[in-house]
Amino acid sequence: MHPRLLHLLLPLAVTARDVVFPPVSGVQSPFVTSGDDAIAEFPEPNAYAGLTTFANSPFVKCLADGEVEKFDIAFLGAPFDTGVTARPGARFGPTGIRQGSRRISAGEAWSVYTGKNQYLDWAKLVDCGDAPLTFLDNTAALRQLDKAHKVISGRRTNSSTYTTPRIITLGGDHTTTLSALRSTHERWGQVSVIHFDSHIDTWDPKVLGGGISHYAGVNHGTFLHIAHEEGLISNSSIHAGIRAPLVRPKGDLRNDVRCGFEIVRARDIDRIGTSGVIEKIKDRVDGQRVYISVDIDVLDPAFAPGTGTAEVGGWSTRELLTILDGLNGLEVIGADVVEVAPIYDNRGETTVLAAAEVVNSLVTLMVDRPVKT
Ligand SMILES: *[C@@H]1O[C@H](CO)[C@@H](O)[C@H](O)[C@H]1NC(C)=O
Ligand SMILES: *[C@@H]1O[C@H](CO)[C@@H](O)[C@H](O)[C@H]1NC(C)=O
Ligand SMILES: [Mn+2]
Repeated sequence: MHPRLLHLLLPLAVTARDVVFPPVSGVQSPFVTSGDDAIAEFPEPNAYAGLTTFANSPFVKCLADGEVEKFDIAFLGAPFDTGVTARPGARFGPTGIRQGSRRISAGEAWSVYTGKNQYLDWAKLVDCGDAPLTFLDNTAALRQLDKAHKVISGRRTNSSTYTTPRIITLGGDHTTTLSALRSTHERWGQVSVIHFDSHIDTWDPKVLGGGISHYAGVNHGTFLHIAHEEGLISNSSIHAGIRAPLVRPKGDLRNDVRCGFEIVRARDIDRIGTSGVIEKIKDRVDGQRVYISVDIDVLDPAFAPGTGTAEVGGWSTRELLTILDGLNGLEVIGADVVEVAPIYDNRGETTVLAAAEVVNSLVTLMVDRPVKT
């Protein structure tokens, strides 16, 4: 810049300009107090301050050596998206979901539907940040994620009654659910999976990925097949929201049953409504502990464009939230929201807001029904 121009601008830059509101009709606004210090006090809580964690929960370095702060439910990011068969980008999902949750904070989270506040209940909720995963080797990354789950689920809880911390994973592509299920199996034994998705994800690795290599067979469309083969899930699991086409006319569905699943298709909701869907799910998993996995592509792309393998004709955000809240009472021992790829989201942040609200519902289910180890 020309030195003379700089000289002209300087006085503007150094003059602090306080905005002073004059009294209106003789009424002094209660927000404008006489001392400057009062105006400058930090409001508590503040949803937009500090670094971004899920729902402004405290950040705990859950993977550090030695003892860490105790917690009952942990949010864990899994920035992994090299197991996808369509558009990548879900490695930024954890960041996106946290961004979508900025306006959620403990002091202002009273539900108009239940009158309860899951953030000010018995459970201590913390955000563990993201698991450090290599982005160059899927096998190694999944091993790292297995370990992160193992360490975090082995931490001490704040509650003395419910002694195994539960984890809500922020994905990441759907392959990441495999690590979570390995961990829940170790802590809780076999569980029923309630799988919200437009895709069945039980594809035989020989079918999806073409059987090129063992490495290629472990991906976001085969992880439930692998979870079944590893004996992690029970034969009373269920998909909800399915609508994506199959690779084989009959074989995929036969294999799906073999893997332990029943199917609620997306359009079934037109006939049986949200309460019908809730009933089907509850009947299926009756008496079992459950893991809830939500692929955000269960929603119609109108409600969740920010995802890798979008399928039209899906559920609305309200329908999904009603169904999730309707699962109240089930023993949820782990959960995730996956396939959130913020780069395809819109400027209204439709997808990440929906994903954050889904996590919010999962938190409610977990807090409402504590589970003994
Ligand atoms: C942690 O446990 C203590 C002692 O039982 C309890 O007073 C406190 O409310 C718990 N903290 C949270 C955040 O729940
Ligand atoms: C699971 O149950 C279905 C029927 O619901 C049955 O066809 C299938 O063989 C069972 N699988 C296993 C592994 O028991
Ligand atoms: Mn999917």
